[in-house]
Amino acid sequence: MTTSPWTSRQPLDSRPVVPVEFGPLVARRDDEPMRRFRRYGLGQFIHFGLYSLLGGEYDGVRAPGAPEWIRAWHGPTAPADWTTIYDGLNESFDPAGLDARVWARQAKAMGARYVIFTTKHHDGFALWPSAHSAYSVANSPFGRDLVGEVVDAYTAEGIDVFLYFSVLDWSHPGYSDGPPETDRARAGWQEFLDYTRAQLLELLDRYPAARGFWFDGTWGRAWVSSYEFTHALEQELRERRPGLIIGSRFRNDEHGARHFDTNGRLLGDYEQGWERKLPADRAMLGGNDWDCVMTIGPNAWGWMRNTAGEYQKTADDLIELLMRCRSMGGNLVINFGPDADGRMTAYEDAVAEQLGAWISANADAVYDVGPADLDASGIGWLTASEDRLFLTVVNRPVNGVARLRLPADAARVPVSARLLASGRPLELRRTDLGLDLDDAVHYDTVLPADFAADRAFVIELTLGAPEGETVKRAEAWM
Ligand code: JFZ
Repeated sequence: MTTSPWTSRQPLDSRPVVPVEFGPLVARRDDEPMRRFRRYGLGQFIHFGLYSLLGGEYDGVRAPGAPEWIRAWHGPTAPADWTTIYDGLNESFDPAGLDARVWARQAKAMGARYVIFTTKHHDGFALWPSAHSAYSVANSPFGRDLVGEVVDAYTAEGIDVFLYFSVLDWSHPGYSDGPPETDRARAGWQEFLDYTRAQLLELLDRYPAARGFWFDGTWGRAWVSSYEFTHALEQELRERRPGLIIGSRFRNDEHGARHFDTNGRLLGDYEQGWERKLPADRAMLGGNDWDCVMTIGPNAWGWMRNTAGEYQKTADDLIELLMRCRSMGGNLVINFGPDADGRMTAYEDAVAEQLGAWISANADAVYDVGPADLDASGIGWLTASEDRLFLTVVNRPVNGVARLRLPADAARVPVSARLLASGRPLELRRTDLGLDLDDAVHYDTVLPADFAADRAFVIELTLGAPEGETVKRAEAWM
């Protein structure tokens, strides 16, 4: 089924190059939409759909697995005629408290610069009135175009919209996991492909403000074997909407290689495999753009009614994850699962507020920055702009000295330090430890004992030319 995103990628020179016809359509884009993507910093994911009415349980019985997968419930605890019950949920879909403008205002205050919204999850229920399916909001008491409301509300707040779309679709009779083997199944699969293409073009036409697609459910063997179709479709989507951003989870090459083609080249504009996981270091990314999508709970994307016993990431956890991603050039996308009424949970509200407060005080360290290529020695995470370094301190050194190690011949070095949030100046010292053969120099920022912090904080270091010459000491003879 799914492979982890990096297993298929080995150093390019470690094996012979294999002919690949259905590989990349684009490579290393550096146009304005992708530059914008790199500056996003923080994103919001929203999982909302029929599964949100249930919150992971039915009649007081909790389903195993992720709540947005509840339709796949089977085994002894599953209610009788379960899929029939689930598939009829459109008839009661009417989230009374849903106001996309409230979501968008909250996302804005949290500091999100893009949102990924589930237009259609695996159950196939379209949150827009699709002309190509009867299974949509149009056939629910809600009746409204939710995708349109989200696109409009977020766009009005200046937040870019990406459309999550699951290829895997349990509502379509022609969908199958395995490749079709009979004429009938082949005809059904072709209908499914036509339907998928029609829905995607429909989304592009209906929502011109959308910046990209976030594809999911593309691991089925029939989809994997449809590489000619998916290659042509990706090309068509890109032509239809110049600048459209598509991640690496849409398609595979003719050898079945997903995310990266058989020769290790990225399939899409950015690495889309960092789902609830992070790269260990920047080298692992090979220079690719990426983001990390993350749940607040352990592995629930849709709303969960009962989260007892499930660790919920705190604002501190998420701040650290955000800055870790930023230190490696990626964005962090935090998932929200509105409840059956269409409202964010109280926990999500609290986290959004705390994150917003931290990010607005430390925005310079978060948004228009890149990696610093320096080691923060476990103190925290480094980001860099043109003329500044930002050290987000998560582990405050016991001696009150935040030490950065730079190459001794660095052309630009820290020349002043201050706390980013308050502007309070900090003492900065250049420390030569005098270690023989050590071609490093240390810059020490002194953290005043009277400075109390109950969250991560950012030290801003302004860069400039090194002052004066290092004293050349007499060589010792051994
Ligand atoms: C998928 C969905 O099945 C899930 O419900 C949710 O929408 C999530 C964002 O995406 O789950 C996946 C898909 C791919 C991987 C892991 C979970 N993967 O490649 O590791």
